[in-house]
Amino acid sequence: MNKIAGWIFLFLLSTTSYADDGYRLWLKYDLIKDVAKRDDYVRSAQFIVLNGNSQILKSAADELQTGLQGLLGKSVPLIANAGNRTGGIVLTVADAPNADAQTLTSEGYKVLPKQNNIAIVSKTEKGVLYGVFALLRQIQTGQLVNNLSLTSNPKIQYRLLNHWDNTNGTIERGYAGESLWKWYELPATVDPRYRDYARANASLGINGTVVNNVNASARFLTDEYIQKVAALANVFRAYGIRVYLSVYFPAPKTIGGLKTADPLDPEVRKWWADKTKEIYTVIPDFGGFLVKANSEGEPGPQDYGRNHADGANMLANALAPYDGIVIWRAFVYKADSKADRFKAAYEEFTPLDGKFDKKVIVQVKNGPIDFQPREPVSPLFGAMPKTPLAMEFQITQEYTGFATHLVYEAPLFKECLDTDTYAKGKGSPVSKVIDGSLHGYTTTAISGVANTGSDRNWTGNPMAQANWYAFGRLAWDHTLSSEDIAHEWIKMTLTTEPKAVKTITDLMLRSREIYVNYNTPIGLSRPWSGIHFAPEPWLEKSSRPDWTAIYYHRADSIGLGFNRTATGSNALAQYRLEVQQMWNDPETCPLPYLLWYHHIPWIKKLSTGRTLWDELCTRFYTGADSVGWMQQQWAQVKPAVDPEIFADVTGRLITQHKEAIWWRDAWVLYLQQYSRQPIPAPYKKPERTLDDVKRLVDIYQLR
Ligand code: BDP
Repeated sequence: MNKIAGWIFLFLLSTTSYADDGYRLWLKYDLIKDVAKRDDYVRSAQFIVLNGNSQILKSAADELQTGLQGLLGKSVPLIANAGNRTGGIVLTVADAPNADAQTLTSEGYKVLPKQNNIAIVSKTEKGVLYGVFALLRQIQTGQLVNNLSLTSNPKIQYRLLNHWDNTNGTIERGYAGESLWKWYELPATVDPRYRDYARANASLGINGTVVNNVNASARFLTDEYIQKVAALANVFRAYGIRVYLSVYFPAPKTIGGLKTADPLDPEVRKWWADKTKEIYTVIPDFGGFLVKANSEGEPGPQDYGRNHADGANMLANALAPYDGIVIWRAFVYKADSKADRFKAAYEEFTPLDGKFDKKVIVQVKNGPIDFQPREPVSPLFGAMPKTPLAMEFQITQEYTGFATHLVYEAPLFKECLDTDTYAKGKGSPVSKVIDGSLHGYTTTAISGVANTGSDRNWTGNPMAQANWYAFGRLAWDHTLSSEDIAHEWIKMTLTTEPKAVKTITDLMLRSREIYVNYNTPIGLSRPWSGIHFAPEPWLEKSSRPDWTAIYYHRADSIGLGFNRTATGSNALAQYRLEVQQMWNDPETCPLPYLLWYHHIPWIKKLSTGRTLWDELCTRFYTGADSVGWMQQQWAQVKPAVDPEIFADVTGRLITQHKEAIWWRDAWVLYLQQYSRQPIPAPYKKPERTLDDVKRLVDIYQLR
């Protein structure tokens, strides 16, 4: 009997079609249902010729075969030479004199028709790999490939993910499970998932990964961990991805046995040089070091009376014999209750402009404070003409609702990249600072703090995959629009049904503004305690004044907002004059930034015709209500989306709606104590009291 039941079970297992668990990300390669279109693609994909034999080229051919097999339901053979045959795909690494390669930079590619074949050409193997992914993307998104002619060069050289992962498997600000890296098993056991991680990144053109937390453990520099990291590097190399390490600045003391970590001390310098050599011996294509120093209690060169340039240049010196870089973070601020934390990075770094070694890039967070749902751009982007600056975006949703809130981040990234710094007059957007074109930097970089984890679908919320995708696409080409990126991602990941694509695109494009509205509208910022989840505007005690909420919003009986004009902290003076002029006057300062720079009376009429208080309430209420709209939109796409993913997102939106109302209530009930104004019609007074909301937060924090 048991045996029969077993057979029946096995039979059922073999006939059941499984729902999509999100593991395949945007590389699903499901069979194209439209037969006419499929036939068309099949005609162009009769065979693949691989002109070359390297590891990366093999990955490219392998991906092409896997992709075409899935999309066309046809196995496409690899052949040695096209001869007179036509209708195939020819992958070629072309040297410089080759006419096809002429307009390409080293990792760029062309996909073009050639002798009735599709040629994928690049000066490097990596470029060929990126070209393959571009061709597959073209097919996945339903575009024609006959006569296709694509030329694409990455605008930024180092396109990196930063993982904030620890040796014990936890992830700082991670919301999708544990670390992907199984440190305890490495280097002997190499999880096949590492390869899929590399494929996903390569499909976007991401070419480097910092595998550990910026709050770094010195353990990563021990022989034990270097071997583990090398095992990861061995997998990633075949996909053109180099590994980098975050380093603990005092490591020469903690693991090296030295008495100091002073960057000018000869023994310390030698220690780093030896350590770097040791790393390159096992990881010959090691990318370099990422450093958080003298920041949030992390030690650094200032502990020895030195400055950031001394520290960074010492590491650059250790890397001198190799093709590696130092990425030195500018996320610094001191615990000084009188200072405005907004100003700290500018004050510490601008005096060092031009003093960094050519191997050093200074990595700046998009905003001056810390990855808020909306920040103005960091003034540093307009103030370091002699130092290559890297952008640091946060993909993981530390301040944007963890894994329950659907927030599509491309509009946030674009808003920053498109902001004009006026560093060289009008037309000096942040994008041109970081891509090197404005100041002629030869080394350029962009980093995204990863949102990946061990969850089967990688990002917890399936919709958060779009943020990883959007970061990668913008790192390659910051001129792409948020909308185009959303279209691509949806078609590759969720559905190609046109109406559903449109509905999901609308939902995604509006999601960030909706979040800002119920979380930090009109330029409010940082209302959280340690876990950075639910707003706690009442928060007035912390180990540092600038970790409280009241420090930022400055609510009082007169009004709300942080005065950063000349009558306040004068942080605005850190921007170019033209930028100051845009934001200096509360009458003309755009509403999204108003409370970042001005303390505005509750009863002041804004450009919308409403008073500050009424405008705030309008934003909080419409923000929370709009999550209801998001739910309705999502409900409409049910027939077009995989049931498992549909149900998952539906559930998260229910939670998001509940939390949005809670967060709205937290803010309006708290602020009402100061504004002493009623909630304007047609909005209804919250059903709970401020104490109820505070209790809710307290309980949440207990988790
Ligand atoms: C903050 C995070 C903290 C990070 C820090 C950083 O809350 O966990 O260590 O940034 O970027 O946003 O160094």
